Amino acid sequence: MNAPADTATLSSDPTRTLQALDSAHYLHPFTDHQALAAKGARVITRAEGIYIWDSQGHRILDGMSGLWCVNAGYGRRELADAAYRQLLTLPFYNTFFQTTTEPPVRLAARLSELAPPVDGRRFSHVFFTSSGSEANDTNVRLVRRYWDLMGQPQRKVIISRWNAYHGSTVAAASLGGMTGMHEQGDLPIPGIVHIQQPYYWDLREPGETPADFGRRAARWLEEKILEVGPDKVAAFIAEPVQGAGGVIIPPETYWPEIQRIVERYGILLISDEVICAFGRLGHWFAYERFGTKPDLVTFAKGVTSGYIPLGGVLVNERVAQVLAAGGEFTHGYTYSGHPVACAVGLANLDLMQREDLPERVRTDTGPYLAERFATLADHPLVGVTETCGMVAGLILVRDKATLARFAEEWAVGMTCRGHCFDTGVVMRAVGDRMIIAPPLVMTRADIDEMIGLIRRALDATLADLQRQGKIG
Ligand code: PXG
Repeated sequence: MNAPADTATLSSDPTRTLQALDSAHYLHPFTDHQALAAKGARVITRAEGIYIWDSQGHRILDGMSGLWCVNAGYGRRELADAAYRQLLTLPFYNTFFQTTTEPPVRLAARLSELAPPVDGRRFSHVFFTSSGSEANDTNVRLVRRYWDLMGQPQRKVIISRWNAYHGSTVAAASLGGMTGMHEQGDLPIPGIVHIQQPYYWDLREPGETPADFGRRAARWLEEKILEVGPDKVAAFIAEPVQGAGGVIIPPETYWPEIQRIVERYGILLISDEVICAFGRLGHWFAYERFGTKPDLVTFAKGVTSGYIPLGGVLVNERVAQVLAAGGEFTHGYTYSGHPVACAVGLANLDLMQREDLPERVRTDTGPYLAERFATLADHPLVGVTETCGMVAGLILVRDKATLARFAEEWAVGMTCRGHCFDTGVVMRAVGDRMIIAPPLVMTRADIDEMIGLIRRALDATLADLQRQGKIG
């Protein structure tokens, strides 16, 4: 980090002023501050529809919906109005100590109605938080409480997957499988273990089909349960499609086999749908897409289209009844059920229902994105393209025929990401995977524009790599 900015020497250029203050005072999430200070942060100043603008006036198509969250697109007046009205009526009151307020109650009822029952059992209850991380922390406590109340307090172990992202608090980062995060915090905490992710392109055996790989990858869960001891395992947590890990879409055989295994050993299934819910995969909830029967569903991001922080856990009645009968569950946050956040959540669900966004993704824009994204596969740098609803990923390769990958230290993904910004489209780089999760309000014409921009960015990346002699 730089020394504190001396206001007397700050430039008259507002961008430079903000960059100087930023580097002097602002600790960014997941950022190498020295590298950032050397070039200065890009300042984003406004947004409308599917575009963001920076302080230099560049318009950039936001292929990442902010951070996987602005499902309804930017500039939706009704969400701002809902917040404003609630701020004037009741900006805050807590739901501790036998009180309640209207927005969280209505939102809980609404979510309970939206979430399809599993085996005839509803997601009868909702616990609200302000983020996905807090929601997954809640899951750790909730699962342990559940098994205590069930008279099986020895069931403490939660199984997760490498490369999963479940948040950044101590418990959520432990649930996650990001080794870089574990290294910096003596994580995971005890009681959390990991299995491999279902990433076909990295973990397949020679000649193995995706279907066979999917079943084999699911059985890693069974092997881990047997290793830990079936009576000690409390739950399995997973993202239906791994998001931050690089849009890892499992083969269709994976989830049915996982479901069979969690049922066989009677362990709870936590579906972390912070990214995948609210239309992202063409359904209100992603467990509908994969036919799993979770006991707990983590949500955040898309519930308010990211306009205001809100997260939570949908609790199936099987678990909710046990908790309710068990007396006080000593857990909660000041902002659990924040009335303004929940009012925005309600307005966002109204909007998404009115525009039928999940259905549109399922039947129209999702299949169209799949078709158009797949056309990128003819690019010399692109080895594989994959899509699911409104998420997609491609692998940058050195050799298309053999799918030979680039050396990790070349960070080709980051190079490509830079060219995307310069071309006018936001993509996220995860190693050599370039991924998108665009706003669900995109039209077919928007998708065409986005694919055109991505192709231009790939061309610029190729030219760059050729110049550097990294590719023939
Ligand atoms: N679960 C999942 C599946 C997530 O994707 C969280 C939990 C945590 O949510 P909060 O609201 O506490 O951030 C997430 C968040 C990235 C990136 O770089 C992804 C997330 C957050 C920040 C960066 O792709 N996902």
